[in-house]
Amino acid sequence: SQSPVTVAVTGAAGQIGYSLLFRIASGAMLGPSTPVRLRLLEITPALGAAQGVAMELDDCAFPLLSGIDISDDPAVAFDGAQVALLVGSRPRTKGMERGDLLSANGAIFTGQGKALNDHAADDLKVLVVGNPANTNALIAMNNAPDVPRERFTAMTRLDHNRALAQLSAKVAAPVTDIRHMTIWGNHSATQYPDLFHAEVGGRVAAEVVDDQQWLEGTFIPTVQKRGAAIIEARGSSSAASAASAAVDHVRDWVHGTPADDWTSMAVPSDGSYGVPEGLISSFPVTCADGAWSIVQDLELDEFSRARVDASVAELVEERDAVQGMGLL
Ligand code: NAX
Repeated sequence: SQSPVTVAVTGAAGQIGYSLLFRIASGAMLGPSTPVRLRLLEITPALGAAQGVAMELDDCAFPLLSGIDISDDPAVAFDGAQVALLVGSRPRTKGMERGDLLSANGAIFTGQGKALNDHAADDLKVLVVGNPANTNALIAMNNAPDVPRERFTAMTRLDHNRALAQLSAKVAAPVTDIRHMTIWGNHSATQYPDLFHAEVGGRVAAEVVDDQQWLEGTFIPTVQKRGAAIIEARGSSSAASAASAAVDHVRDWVHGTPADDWTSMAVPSDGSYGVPEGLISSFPVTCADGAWSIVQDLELDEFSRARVDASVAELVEERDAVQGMGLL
């Protein structure tokens, strides 16, 4: 049988962790024939809670789960990691300025980047979920000089899946009829969900919708602000849907995107579509043989161009802020 893949998960005692770990251990992420070894990272005060989650994982008797280790030391938790899901981060609390948020997370992601650099496996793949996800990934990547840059990604798959769901409801077609959805830019309210390249049953989604008012006034803001709407309705932020998106992201990265489709991942830019090189920005990507590549040569009309540019400008601002703090 296959040898286990080592999966490190940070923020393991948090809300997303509570959904994510069970999906990973069940085989939903790496497939039904790949055993997994979990390595959980938490801050010291949450180690007891992480232990409780590990007890529940044990109680599931998952056939694919070959072991669980828990630590509050990134050097231990990332030892031999082949997949690292960086979920834990410092949430924005009342009265906290954006600069405070960036610097609190800067401390976390510089340290975790260095620990990944020194202790993870050679075939490491990193997904950053903790917000601000793109910039946290940028910080980790820049603090892991020995890890190839393309191994660092951030999550916009939840936004992508939200866009699929909104479009599916609008056109009354199943999500399986939709191809080529794209989220461009930052995982934030400036992100641009693009219906001009998406297709429903092989036709351009924007044309199937045929309602610019809905596209601009409903679809785009609904996807951009869905996180806030979930908090409003549920009293806590998206957790199971975020975990599901993380599973989708890693599964497609490892096992490949379907031949007739692409997905959205925030990845280090190579300058494609005018996005400054090295920024972690969301693009349409295909995956094959464990590597992603940015879909090339899509035409962006003026409407799309302006929205991509606005979100990328926000990423540049965040990069400049953390660069100014000496975090890169
Ligand atoms: P929770 O606050 O429930 O859990 C976070 C956990 O991380 C806590 O248990 C905390 O102790 C732990 N933690 C904090 N600092 C840590 C460190 N240095 N090392 C290890 N663990 C650490 O948050 P949850 O709802 O699980 O969300 C986690 C993160 O995902 C947040 O930053 C959130 O903003 C972000 N999200 C990102 C999304 C995306 O699409 N990219 C969507 C969902 C979610 O909002």
